[in-house]
Amino acid sequence: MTGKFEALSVETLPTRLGANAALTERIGKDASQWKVREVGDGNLNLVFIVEGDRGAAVVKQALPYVRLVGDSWPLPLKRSFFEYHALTRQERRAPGSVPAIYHFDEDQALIVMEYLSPHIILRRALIEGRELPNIARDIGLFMARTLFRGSDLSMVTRERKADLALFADNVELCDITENLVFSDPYFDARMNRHTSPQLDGLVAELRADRDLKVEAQRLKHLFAANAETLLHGDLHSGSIMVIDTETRMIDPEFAFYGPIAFDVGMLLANFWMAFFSQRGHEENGSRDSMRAYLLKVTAETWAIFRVEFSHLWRTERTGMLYQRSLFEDQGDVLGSEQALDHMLSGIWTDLLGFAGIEVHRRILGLAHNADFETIADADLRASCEAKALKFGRHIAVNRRQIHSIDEVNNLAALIEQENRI
Ligand code: SR1
Ligand code: MG
Repeated sequence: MTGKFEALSVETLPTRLGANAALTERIGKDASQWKVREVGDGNLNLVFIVEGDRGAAVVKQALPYVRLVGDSWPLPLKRSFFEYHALTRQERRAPGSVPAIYHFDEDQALIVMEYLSPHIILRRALIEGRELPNIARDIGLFMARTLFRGSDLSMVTRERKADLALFADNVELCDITENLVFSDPYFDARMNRHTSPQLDGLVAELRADRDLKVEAQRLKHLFAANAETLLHGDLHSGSIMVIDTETRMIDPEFAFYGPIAFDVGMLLANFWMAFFSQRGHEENGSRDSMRAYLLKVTAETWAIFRVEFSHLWRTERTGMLYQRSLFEDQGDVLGSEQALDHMLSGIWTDLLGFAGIEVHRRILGLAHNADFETIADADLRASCEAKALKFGRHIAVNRRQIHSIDEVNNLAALIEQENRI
């Protein structure tokens, strides 16, 4: 199926893709028997599950506009190209961590991929109070492997520069992040919304906070100017699918070259938001255990990331940065360890900043998350959100003075306890 782009529908998909070998092999040859459902609940794309007598597959198609807003906000189809290329790199660098890709059609901006079942979106699992045993390990490894192996610590620099040029064209999706994450939350941008009137006072206070605004812009500068590695670019709990025994990362359409700390910070922010939202989901019983679990997951994710990143540093540092010829080959292992320490502590400081502003944008900006949005009682929702906002501000503004994840988690626990009866 090539030619001019045309959005698929449940009705047209079997006819239009009925001859596609990637689908017929997996689903069955008789397309008239396929069952098609559209299940996309993200902000941007169409997602179809196609089932037949032989099996199932997912067909994801980009739309020429932002689905959340409508055709008044055009968005190029080429994001599908970046998603496809990011997925192939992630599979190479962290095998088994993303869905298998069966087919890519650039003209139709569609990717045919593995149907993950019975996986569910991690965010939904955390809202339901499910304590998944392996997510810290799986996500920590994914981040360390993709972020290390996509950088000049590992890649042949000519190849990395070519890749950097390829992904540099993902301008419009970067633009979304640059505005929606780093700027819009800090002034009364047109598409912003928040729980009102409950949060009005706090929102005004945050927008008048000069230190916070300056910090957000320093982080934006880092995001835009530090092309360190190929990022997933939108690594939140809605971009991860889980069952107890498996974790897969999906949706890297925001992929581009940026700072290592961005993916890690976004991800941890989503665990901290899940933590602050739990009080809004206690209708069927206390979530004390879930809160403790979520803080443990943040600590373990960061620990696994550090251990794996350090392991790769010691065993796979083949790129042009911190060459072995300057360190190990001179008998200077300590020098290499000192450089590693320096790098990890820089990632730590920056990830706290990215985490803090990710929390803010999900409460003050356009794209909210279901952790808070599904709390029907507006007063209760606002009280959870207010705590998260306060936490986000603290870690973003004071990130250079915070030295351990325990310190951050103690702060989260302390803020969570405030004004509780
Ligand atoms: C207009 S897109 C809003 C958000 O949805 C995506 O998942 C990204 O997080 C983006 O910032
Ligand atoms: Mg997405």
